[in-house]
Amino acid sequence: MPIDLQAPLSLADPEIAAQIAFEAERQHDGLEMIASENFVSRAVLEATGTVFTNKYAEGYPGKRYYGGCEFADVIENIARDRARRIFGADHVNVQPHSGSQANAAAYMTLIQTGDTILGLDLAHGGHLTHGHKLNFSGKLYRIVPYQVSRETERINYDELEAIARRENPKVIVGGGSAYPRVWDFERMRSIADAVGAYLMVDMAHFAGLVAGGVHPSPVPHAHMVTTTTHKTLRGPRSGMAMCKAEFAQGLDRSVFPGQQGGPLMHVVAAKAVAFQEALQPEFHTYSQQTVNNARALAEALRGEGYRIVSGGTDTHLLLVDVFAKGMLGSEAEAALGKAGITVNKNAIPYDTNPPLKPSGVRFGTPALTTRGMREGEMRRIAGWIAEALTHRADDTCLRAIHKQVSALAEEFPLYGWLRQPVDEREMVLAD
Ligand code: DSN
Repeated sequence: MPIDLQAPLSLADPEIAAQIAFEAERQHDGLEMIASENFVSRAVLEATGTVFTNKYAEGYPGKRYYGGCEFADVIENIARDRARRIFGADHVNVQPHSGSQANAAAYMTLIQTGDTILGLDLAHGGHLTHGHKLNFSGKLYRIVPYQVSRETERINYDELEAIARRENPKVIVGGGSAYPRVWDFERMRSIADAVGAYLMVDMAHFAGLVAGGVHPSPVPHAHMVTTTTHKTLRGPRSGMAMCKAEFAQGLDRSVFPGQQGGPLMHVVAAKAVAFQEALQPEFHTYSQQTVNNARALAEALRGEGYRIVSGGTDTHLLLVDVFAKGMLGSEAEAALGKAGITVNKNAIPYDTNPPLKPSGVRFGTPALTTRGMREGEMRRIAGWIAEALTHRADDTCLRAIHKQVSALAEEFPLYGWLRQPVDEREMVLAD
C-alpha cells in the first residue's frame, strides 16, 4: 500500500485511529479517579499534536545546535516565563521529558554518584525515583528511606531530623506519589541546613495545588524543585525542574546534555499553554474544588465504614485501607474497574501485603473536578464505590453500577468533538 502523506489518521491507519477513538470514549464514559491523571484542555491537546514534533532544538533559546529554531525559541521562552510567574522560581527548565528525568537531572546537579539521599519510602507514599533499589536512584546513590509515623501515618519531622543527623545525607527529598497531607517545607529546609544537605522537593502530585494557591509552595525553601506537568497542573505528559539561581547553569547542563538530547518542542508548546491556564484566577477555583472534592470523598467513604489512611486528606488524593474491610487493593481495583471507576491499588504504610496485592486503593479527584464534578457527585460516587466493593464478586451488580456511572459521566461531557458514534467506528474497522 503506498504511503499517502496527506491522508487523515482515520484513513491512513484505521487500526490505531480506532483505538484512539475507543480511548476517548473510555475516558468519557467512566470515572477517572487515578490521582496522577487529569484531562487536558482542547488547547493543550491541540498544541501537543503540532508540527513542532518535527523539530530538533538541542540547546536552549538563543544557543541551539540546530538551525530553524526561531519559533522554538519563542515558545520555550514563553513556557519558562509563565512557569516562573506561576511558581516564583529563580530559574526554570521546561525541557525534561518526564518527572523521572527531571529528578535525574536534579540529582546530577546537586550530588555525586554514591552520595546519600534521604527520601520518603515508596511503601509509605514516596516515589521510585526517590530511591527504589531497582530504579536509577537506588543504583547510583546511597538511599536512606524515611517513613511516616505508625500512629499518625504522617511524617514525623523530629524523626526525620534524627535520621538526617545520623546519616548525613547530601540531599533530603520531599514529595511523593501517595502522601495525602501537606508538607512542612520550612521545617525540612531547616533540617537540611542543620546537616549541610540540599533540600529537593518533587511536587509532581501537588504542583497544580501550589499553582492554585491551595498547598504551601516548596519553591521559597527548596534548592531544587521538580515536577511533572500532567497531574494536578493539568498540562501535557511531561516534566519540569526549578532551582535557585546558583544552580541554574548546572541544572540546564544536567538536563541537556546530561540527561537528554533534543527537547520535545510540541510538548514544550503544550506546557506553555497549560501554564497560561494555570495563571488564570479560575485555576485557583479549580484547585480548591479538587481539594474540597477529595475531602468530601474521604468523608463519605468514612461514612461507609472505610478507614482513610492518616484520617483524611489535605490534597487531591486519599488512600483507603480496603484490607481492613476484608479485601485486597487488587480485588478492589478490579471490581471498581468493572463498575466504570478507574483507580489504582496502592500500598498503605506498614503494609503486610505485597506490592501487587497491597492493602489499599488510592483515589484522586483532579480529573473529575476538571469535568465539573463537585461534592454532591463525590458523595454519590462514594456510595457506588461502597456498593461495588461490597458486591465485588457479583458482575450483575457491578454492571448495574456501571450504568449509573455512565449516566453521571454523560452529564459531564468530555472531548465531545473527538468522540465518534460507535457504528461509525465499526465501519472504519470493517473497511
Ligand atoms: N506513577 C505516578 C503516580 O501514579 O503517582 C507517579 O509518577
